[in-house]
Amino acid sequence: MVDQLKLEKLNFKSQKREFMRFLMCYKFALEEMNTKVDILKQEFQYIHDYNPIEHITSRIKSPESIMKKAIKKGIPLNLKSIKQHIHDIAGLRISCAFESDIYLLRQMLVEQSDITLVKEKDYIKNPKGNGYRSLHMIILVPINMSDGVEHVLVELQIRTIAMDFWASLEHKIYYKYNKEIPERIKNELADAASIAYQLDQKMENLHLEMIEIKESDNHDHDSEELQLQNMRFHLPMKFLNSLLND
Ligand code: 0O2
Repeated sequence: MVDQLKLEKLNFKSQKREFMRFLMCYKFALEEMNTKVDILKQEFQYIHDYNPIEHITSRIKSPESIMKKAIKKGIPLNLKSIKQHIHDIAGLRISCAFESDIYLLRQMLVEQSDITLVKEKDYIKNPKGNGYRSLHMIILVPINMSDGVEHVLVELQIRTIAMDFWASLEHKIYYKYNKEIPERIKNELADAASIAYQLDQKMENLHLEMIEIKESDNHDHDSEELQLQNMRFHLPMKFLNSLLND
């Protein structure tokens, strides 16, 4: 009896370690993605002089939610099948100011040689019936572990601030009413989604106008100065010319 208990304890310990390693791969994949997005953000800021990314959040699904989803999907409760069938264990959500930035960012990410786009749902071009808009992607990210490369799935949701504002509230209401939202509130949410859409359109137009103004301004004010974050360098024109005429 004592031996049996000891054995169970040992078993639990090794299964816990295995599950921990399983979750760690998703954590590393998120860290990898956060770094990639941060690099793009800094480069974009430098080249275009504005920041396309307003906000990034990431999360790992809790063991309880993984289990609930596995049961709901009717898949076997083992790591291999969970890895294969549950695609949102690691989730990254990015909010952009403008709709066009969503697609710019998408392009910059899927063009990276180590990212594989597995699945994509464009709820911006094809909004859901309730008004939900967002770009969803499932991507595969390689992670270098001590015993080889693990390919890990990450769910990426990219949307504007207005889309995100709407989705967060709708999500709260959905669970508050236990997934049965009253008709009146459904209609109010649909109205709010349409206002959020109009706001996105207006902001996009203003943004395009600003880009045009900035471009004509830049032609007038090209200086011999280089700024890299908070560092400023003098850039001799002669040196720059020789670099570019190489
Ligand atoms: P939660 O509670 O946010 O985790 P999947 O079930 O993930 O295998 P599915 O349902 O085809 O596949 O994925 P989809 O449509 O890409 O949706 C994935 C996630 O997008 C959802 O996760 C939500 O977070 C979000 N989402 C999708 N539709 C809506 C919506 O109508 N309103 C809001 N607020 N969010 C939405 P979960 O796991 O369904 O839910």
